[in-house]
Amino acid sequence: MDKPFKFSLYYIASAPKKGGTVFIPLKELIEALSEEKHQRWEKLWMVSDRQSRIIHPLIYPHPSTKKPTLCFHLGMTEGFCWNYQSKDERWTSWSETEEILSEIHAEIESNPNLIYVHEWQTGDFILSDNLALGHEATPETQLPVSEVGLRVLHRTTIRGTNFPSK
Ligand SMILES: O=C(O)CCC(=O)C(=O)O
Ligand SMILES: [Fe+2]
Repeated sequence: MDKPFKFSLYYIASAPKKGGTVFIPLKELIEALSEEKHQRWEKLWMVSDRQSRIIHPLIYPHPSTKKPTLCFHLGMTEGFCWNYQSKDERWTSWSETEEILSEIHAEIESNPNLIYVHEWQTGDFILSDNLALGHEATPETQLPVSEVGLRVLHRTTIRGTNFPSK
């Protein structure tokens, strides 16, 4: 996606007994990185579509706050590029791509103090700044209806206007 969604709106029409959604603030996640990891992540670009050359820096300024934020998608990333458009440019193999995605996920998991898990009640509505907050469904969202009841979550997104760049 060339311009990531600005906002996400969630409305749960039917909440299951368990099956929350995780939210994590990305500026704070960057601030929690070790100096070494921060420097490495600054050199990474994420490739969401190689053919249409949609490539964004992993770390870039949030268009409204200008504070550093992250552009990543744990499920839909074709690859990464180190030092994009410099003489040291290098594209990752699939195994290296998987390693980097795991590293990002591990970084999230190692900051439980930053994580907010929303446990839904029917009728809840959330409006989130999608560029400032990462989100992920918890594994419990995959439990069968027979065990936890029906889960119907409506999500609407507000089109982004910013092409992330350094
Ligand atoms: O099902 C959830 O809790 C999260 C859904 C989600 O990731 C999305 O709508 O983008
Ligand atoms: Fe999502």
